[in-house]
Amino acid sequence: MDILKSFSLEGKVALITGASHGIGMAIANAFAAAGATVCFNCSSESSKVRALEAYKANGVDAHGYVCDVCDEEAVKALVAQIKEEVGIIDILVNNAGIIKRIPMLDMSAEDFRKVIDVDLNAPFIVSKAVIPGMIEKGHGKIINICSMMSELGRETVSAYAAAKGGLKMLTRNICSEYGEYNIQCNGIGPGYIATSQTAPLRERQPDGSRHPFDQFIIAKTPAARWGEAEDLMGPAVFLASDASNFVNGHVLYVDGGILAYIGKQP
Ligand code: NAP
Ligand code: GCO
Repeated sequence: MDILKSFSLEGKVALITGASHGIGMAIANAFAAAGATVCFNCSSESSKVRALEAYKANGVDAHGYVCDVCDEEAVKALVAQIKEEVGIIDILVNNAGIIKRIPMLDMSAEDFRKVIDVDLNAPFIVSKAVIPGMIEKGHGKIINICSMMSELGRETVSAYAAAKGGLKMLTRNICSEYGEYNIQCNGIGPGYIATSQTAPLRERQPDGSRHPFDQFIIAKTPAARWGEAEDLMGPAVFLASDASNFVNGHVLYVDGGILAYIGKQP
C-alpha cells in the first residue's frame, strides 16, 4: 500500500468557506499542494480580489466567489455554479466564522443570533447544499472548523461558545446520518491561532508590554506559543484525504496541548 498516496487530494474539488485569509486560506493552500482544485467564498468582492491575488502569488489557481454563507438561496446557487465551472464538490470545509466578544448581559439578542447564524446555521446550510452531490459521487469529506470553545467557555464569548459547541454536535450528527454514503464528517478544533480574528487579544499595550490575554495563552499552552494558521494544514489534509476514511464524527484538536493542561503556576 502506498501510504503517502492515501494523503493525496489529486482530482478532488474542495470548497473552503471564508478562505479569503486566515485559517481558511492556509487550509486551501494545503489542499492545493495536495492536488485538489480549490474553491473559496467570502463576503465581499474586495476581499475576494485580494485573496485571488494572494493565491496566485502562492502559485494556486483558486476559484473565488462572493457568497454570504447565511443566505441559503445564495449558497445553493454557489454550489450549482461550482458544479458547472469546476465539478461536484468532494471536500467541504465549513470555516467561515465570526466572533463578538461582549459580556452576555450586554449582548443584544440580535448580536447573539448573528454569531449563531454564521458559526452554526451556515455550516448546516452549506452542508445541506453539498451532501446530495457527495451521495451522487459515492464519497465526501466534510470538515467543520470548531474551536476550544466547543469544549470550554470563557467570559464574553457566550454566542461563539454556544455556536461552536453546537457545531461539534452537528459534526457528530452528519457523521451519524450520512456515514452510510461513505461521507466522513469531522471537526478541527484550533487552539489560539494568530489571525485577524484574535488580533485584538495580542495587541501590544501602550507601554509596549504584551496583552494580558496574550501572556495568559502563552502560560496556558504547553507549546508556549500561539498557533499559526499553517499548523492546521497537515491535520486538514489528513481529514480531507483517504487516509481518514474510517475516522468519522471526531473533533481533532490542534491546540498545542492547551486543552490537556491546567496551566503554568504564575
Ligand atoms: P478570520 O481571519 O476572521 O476569517 C474569517 C473568514 O470568514 C473570512 O474569510 C471572512 O470573509 C469569512 N466570513 C465571515 N462571515 C462570512 C459570511 N457571512 N459569509 C461568507 N464568508 C464569511 O477568521 P480565522 O481566525 O481565520 O477563523 C476561521 C475559522 O476558524 C472561524 O470559524 C473561527 O471561528 C475558527 N477558529 C479560529 C481560531 C483562531 O484562534 N483564530 C481558533 C479556533 C477556531 P471576509 O474576508 O469577506 O470578511
Ligand atoms: C477568544 C478567541 C477564541 C479563539 C478560538 C479558540 O476570544 O477566546 O477568539 O475563541 O478564536 O475559538 O479555539
